[in-house]
Amino acid sequence: MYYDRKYLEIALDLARKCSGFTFPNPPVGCVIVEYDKIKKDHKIVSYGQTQISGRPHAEFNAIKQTVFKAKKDYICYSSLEPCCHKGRSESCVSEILKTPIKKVVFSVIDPDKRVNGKGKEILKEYGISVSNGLLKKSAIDLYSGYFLNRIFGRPKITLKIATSLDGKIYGNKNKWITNGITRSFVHSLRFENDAILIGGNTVKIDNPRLDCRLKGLEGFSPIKIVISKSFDLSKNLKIFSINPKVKTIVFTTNLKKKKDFISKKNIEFHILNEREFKIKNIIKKLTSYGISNVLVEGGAKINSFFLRENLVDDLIITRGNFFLGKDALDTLAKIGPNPNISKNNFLLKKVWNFKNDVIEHYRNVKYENFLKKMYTGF
Ligand code: AOF
Ligand code: ZN
Repeated sequence: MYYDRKYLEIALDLARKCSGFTFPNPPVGCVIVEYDKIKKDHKIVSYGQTQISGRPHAEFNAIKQTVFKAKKDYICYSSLEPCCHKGRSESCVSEILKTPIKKVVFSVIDPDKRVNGKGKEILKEYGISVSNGLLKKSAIDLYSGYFLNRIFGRPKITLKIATSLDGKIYGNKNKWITNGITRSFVHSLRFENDAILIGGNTVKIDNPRLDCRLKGLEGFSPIKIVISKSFDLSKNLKIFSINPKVKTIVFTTNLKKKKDFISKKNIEFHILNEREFKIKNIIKKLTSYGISNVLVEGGAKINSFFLRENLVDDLIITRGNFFLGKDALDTLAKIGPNPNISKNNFLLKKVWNFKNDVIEHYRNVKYENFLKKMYTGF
């Protein structure tokens, strides 16, 4: 049992290390341990991680690198239940069954409909000893967005707001409020998240790139999501022209505008009618792209829409060390007659600083309770 914990912890560490690289698949880590029954000796003989873009899977990679010896036993440790569906290649369960592995230890059941306990059952049917549930809390923290996507059909939402000391944002110019280190931290958030969401107004005023500019990780920039009813935006704005390999998804009611962007192959339009144009509908749609983690860097209006619907799971405030004064904007905007954001109830999880900037991480009580429920399931 002690060794199970130790090896599974290593599998989870491997999974955390490939987080951000594996979209649309969850990051999984796997360790193969060789066991000598007579000497009661065991050691790691190989390991694997989910690869870029999600395939090959972690177990496949670990198995491929293992030289299985007669007279030895083998145990497979995986952060997530091994899959049993034939996807872009064989399932991990069938790969395991081709080897002399006798025992499989994984942390949590994979809630994907194609797996969801079936991987475990098949392994058991073939006489493999299987156990799960160890280090569940760490695994659920790692896979929370993925679980929300697969179980509730919505991604995990992180709202990031950069404010001045007096809690204000710039209204009409794209100037830095926070320092370079804080901005690098925000770029690491962009890397970790599958998608980044912004409102049309902010696209127009700030003309942001919205990509990840940590050196070497530019290719892992998040999918860009633009929400704009009127969508009176030029196709020459940076968000539509820089880094064309990264997909941009537009939600709008403006059907006519779509044809201006016909040459832009990386931009997908969702034309909604007035009734459909609701934040809740929009984020539900994102799950069909496999998006599990969304970073909202939205502007005052978008911030207000998300908070009005109580949709923010994690809130990150990055606060610079100067005042913007009365000419600056509030972090929230007026968005109709009933902007009831009082139902949002946040817990302060962590506060830290980068030089003179202060970073605050809050968590929605609703989301905290969801995690607690998860810790007792799976
Ligand atoms: C594993 N090991 O490393 C990962 C798994 O699109 P496919 O065919 O690659 O399948 C994606 C699904 O595979 C994903 O939704 C999840 O159920 C599982 N992810 N499973 O055994 C891995 N990344
Ligand atoms: Zn697999």
